[in-house]
Amino acid sequence: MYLNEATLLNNVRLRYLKDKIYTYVGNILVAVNPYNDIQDLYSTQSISRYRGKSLGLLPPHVFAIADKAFRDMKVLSQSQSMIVSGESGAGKTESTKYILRYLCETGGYAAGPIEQRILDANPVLEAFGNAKTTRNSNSSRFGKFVEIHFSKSYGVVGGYISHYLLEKSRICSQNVDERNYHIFYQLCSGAPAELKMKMGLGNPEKFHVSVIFSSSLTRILKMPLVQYLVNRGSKTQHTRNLRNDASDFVKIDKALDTLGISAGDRQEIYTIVAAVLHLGNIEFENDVDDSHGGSRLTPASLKSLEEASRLMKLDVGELKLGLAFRTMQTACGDVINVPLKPREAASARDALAKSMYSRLFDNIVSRINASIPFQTSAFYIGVLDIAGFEYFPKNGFEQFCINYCNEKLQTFFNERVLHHEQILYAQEGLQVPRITYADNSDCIQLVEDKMGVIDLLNEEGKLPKPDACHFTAAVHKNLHGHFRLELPRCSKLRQHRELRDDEGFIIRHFAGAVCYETAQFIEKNNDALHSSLEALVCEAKNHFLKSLFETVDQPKRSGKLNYVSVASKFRGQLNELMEKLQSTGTSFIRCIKPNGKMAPKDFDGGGILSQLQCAGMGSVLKLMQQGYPSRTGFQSLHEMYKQYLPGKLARLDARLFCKALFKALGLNDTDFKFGVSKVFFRAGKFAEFDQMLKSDPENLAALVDRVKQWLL
Ligand code: AOV
Ligand code: MG
Repeated sequence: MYLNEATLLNNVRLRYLKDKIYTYVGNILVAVNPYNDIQDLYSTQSISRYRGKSLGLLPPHVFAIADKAFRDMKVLSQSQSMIVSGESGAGKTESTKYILRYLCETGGYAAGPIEQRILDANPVLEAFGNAKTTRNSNSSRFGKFVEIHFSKSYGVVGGYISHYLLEKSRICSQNVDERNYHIFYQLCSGAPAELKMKMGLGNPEKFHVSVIFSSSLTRILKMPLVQYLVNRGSKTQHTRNLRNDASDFVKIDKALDTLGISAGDRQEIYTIVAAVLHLGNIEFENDVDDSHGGSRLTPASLKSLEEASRLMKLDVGELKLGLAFRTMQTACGDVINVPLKPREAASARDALAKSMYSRLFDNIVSRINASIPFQTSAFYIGVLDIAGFEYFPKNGFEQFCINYCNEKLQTFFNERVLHHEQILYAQEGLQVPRITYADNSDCIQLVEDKMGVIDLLNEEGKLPKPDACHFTAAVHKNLHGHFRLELPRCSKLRQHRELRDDEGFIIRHFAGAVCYETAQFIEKNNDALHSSLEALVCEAKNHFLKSLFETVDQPKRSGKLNYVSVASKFRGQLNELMEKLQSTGTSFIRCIKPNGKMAPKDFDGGGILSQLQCAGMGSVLKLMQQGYPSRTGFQSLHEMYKQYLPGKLARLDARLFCKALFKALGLNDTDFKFGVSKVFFRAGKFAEFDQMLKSDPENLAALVDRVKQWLL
């Protein structure tokens, strides 16, 4: 009756405590992560119960939304998309899995072969693209849009996965208590001995046991320190709760097999994973014999260099040279080798490892797509599982990209929800003037328009000596005065004032102001390997490795720095995605994380309220307030109140009953509107009406008289 943030929060809380994790706000599904299995919630029987039922007939459920999408596709002959959003650990990926399962089982009976492939893709994507973080022990470190394609007769005919922004920094280092991608641990602990031998991963006799082990995993494996898996400062085991890496390897290997990836091809994939680990163990020190301040390998790293070059099928000397030197072209066109300092060589090594792994991930997604048969499709239902708005004490390039994406989704959300309201009003024959809403298009323009932040970042990256401070200053200079942009030091928020103005910028997003630190922006925005490293991998005799580097857009190979902008690529992908979303019918699922402890039955009201706000629920409620937010069918209103009136009146036809009642109560004509099937109330007016009727029983007789008079 009272529709505002507080009542929404309270409603969600009361329901959550009763294990009713799903709540509708209009057609939007709010889903609170229960952090435990609720009995029968997702059983096959539950799927059958929801099949073909209109929204609202059964309790709110993610299956009901999936069914609505499926029915809308049929009835409206229009493809559909489902946008699942929320912060890390809120339950997006789990919800996505339930939706996919529902859709794959809806089309037919049990999942057919195509459906099964779509479902099988998930564990593989999770092995290579998920990791343990402090927020979620199975956190997806990439976004995805999974399309299930249907024929004219609504059978599943294919599937397609698009992926966005795999987090690359994790490949080389992780925050305390976090892990690298699952596959690294799965391979190390679950691969058969023979495979481990081949990968140089686990022949204990060959490795001496180092005393500086800080990773429990390397201790278990009796391997030397695996740098990319070492989490310095972590006190916890590197095994995740509820997951056994060794047995998961067997499952992943099987899933890859089911996807049609042969044993030989699987081995090629594992070889890249292992090569990345060996690369990570190559360390550099100052070369005392080099007057140019160059670097050389530490003696302990020689073995890792050999293993990496063996797996990459590269000459040991070439790899060493490729990492410790950079090929440059002089002004006269001569090619020279410039020695790198140890820190520079280490970052060249990391760049190579990141590039290899992320290209492997791209390759795996392409193979999954190729393995799902695809006939001509008539419609599709796409499910978007992408991180929601992020705001941490320190925010970098990753947050910048994800928040930019969320701004775009927010515009879309506003338009759709608003549009939906207007359509409903029109269908019900209500004359309601156009409703306005908070417009965030200026924020999107700030980021993506010509000479906006992305363009300025790209310009900087292409300079001979790109510099983060120079870039930041350019942002403030070129976009000075933009409503959405602020200098860190002008910020009212204390922590931002510690940043110099050329070290960051603040963007006022729809969900709140975020201060971005720009130190890593240029490096993280560049997807290209330095030309000398690229030349190196292209010479590798490992054809699979070589193919990973040949298939993507080849930057021109000159002595200059190659530049492939991550942000531009993402901007292109996002615009493509938005076009798809625009052309489909949409459902929204807002996932909510109930607490930071990953514990069941623990409702952190403050945190949840801010998530509801970030999910745009506040603006939806506001938007609804401008129109007629409370609505109910005549029939249900009749049911609700007939007990208060004498039987004779209660027997009236529902619509007439409502009219008579409102008239008798003297409701103001501007506070409600009668539609075709529903009555609509202005914000708060439904509650007043309810109060009037219930709190004044003595006047009931007078009321009945008034109704009779009106009817006469
Ligand atoms: P996310 O996708 O939103 O985070 P997940 O879907 O991975 O979050 O959910 C996190 C964990 O919460 C899961 O591993 C489950 O243990 C639990 N969980 C989520 N939904 C349910 C549910 N409906 N029933 C029972 N348990 C659930 V991230 O990928 O980190 O943004 O990048
Ligand atoms: Mg996820």
